[in-house]
Amino acid sequence: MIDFDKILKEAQEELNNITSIIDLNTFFQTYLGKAGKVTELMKLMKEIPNEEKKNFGLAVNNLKQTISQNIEDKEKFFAEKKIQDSINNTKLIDLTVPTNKKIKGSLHPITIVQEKVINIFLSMGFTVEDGNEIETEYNNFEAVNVPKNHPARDMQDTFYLDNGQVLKTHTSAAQNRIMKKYGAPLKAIFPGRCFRNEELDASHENTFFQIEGMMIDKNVSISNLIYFMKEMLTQVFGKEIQVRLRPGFFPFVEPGFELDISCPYCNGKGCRVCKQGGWIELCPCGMIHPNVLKMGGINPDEYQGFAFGLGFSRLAMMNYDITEIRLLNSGNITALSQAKIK
Ligand code: FA5
Repeated sequence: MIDFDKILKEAQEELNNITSIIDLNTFFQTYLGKAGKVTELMKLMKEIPNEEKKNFGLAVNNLKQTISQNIEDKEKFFAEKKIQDSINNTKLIDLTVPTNKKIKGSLHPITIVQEKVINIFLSMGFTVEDGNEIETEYNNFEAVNVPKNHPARDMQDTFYLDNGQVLKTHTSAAQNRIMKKYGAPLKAIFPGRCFRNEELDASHENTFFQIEGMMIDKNVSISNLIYFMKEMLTQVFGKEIQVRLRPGFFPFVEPGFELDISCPYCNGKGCRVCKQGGWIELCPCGMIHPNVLKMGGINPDEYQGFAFGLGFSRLAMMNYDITEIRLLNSGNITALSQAKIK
């Protein structure tokens, strides 16, 4: 006598312990496959006496259908579990969380404007020279006609080092070395960082940039100075710039001037930047003093030259619409990258 209930109970217990789709396939083969337990029972049908055939048939069919249904349910369970697991394992993305974005660097406004000015002077036949940041007192002062105890030294409050050298207070400190290096004729610019023990405000830093320029040749005059400055500034600002000279005193030039430019923002009409005057003071300059030429090994009776010392930090500020000079040395990437190029 075959106990169908017992077979079903055992099958269902086995099924309950199944945790993978692979084991479920094995279970299917064990019961319903070609040589499965239920299939083998069905094969017995022909040996069953006729009067028992009906009951046997019903019981074995019932067993087959129940096990098939149970396998189908389990399959469905695995399929749903797979979906649920993948949902549970998916990390939720919060689009409002600030990202770990890398801040992209950019060239400093000083570097950009400096490259622009250098390229303009290169195209006009000037060479570009480097200057030291630590200089001898001789190069910084004596060689540009500012002897010891000269009152002009007070105009540049100087950082002295223990060894008697100085932090260069102006790019003019390289004039003597460059004259000795090249002799005359010569056309050179030398950009550089300068240091002064200054009271700080929106337009004064203790560390700032200048660009010095010198042209020495026979028959060089103030007209050459005006031409080169006008040409350079017109290219920097991308529009015609007017310049004017006012007398200014610097021991290393004679005559000396302050060069003003017509305000590039209001075209000379008067605005906040030029303090309504229409002109901006930009660049001290003049004809190189004969003493300075002599100390540089150049005969002043044969050669003349002009020199200028452009306040470069201020030019960069004008170009970028920066109203506070201290931002330039601040390392504040947000502020520096927001500087608007003109
Ligand atoms: C000089 O330094 C002269 N060597 C310039 C010169 C060269 C004159 C050749 C004649 C011939 P001055 O001290 O004025 O000059 O400085 C020149 C420019 O540097 C100023 O017009 C200004 O734009 C800039 N400058 C000076 N001090 C500071 C400072 N503390 N912060 C920012 N810019 C400054």
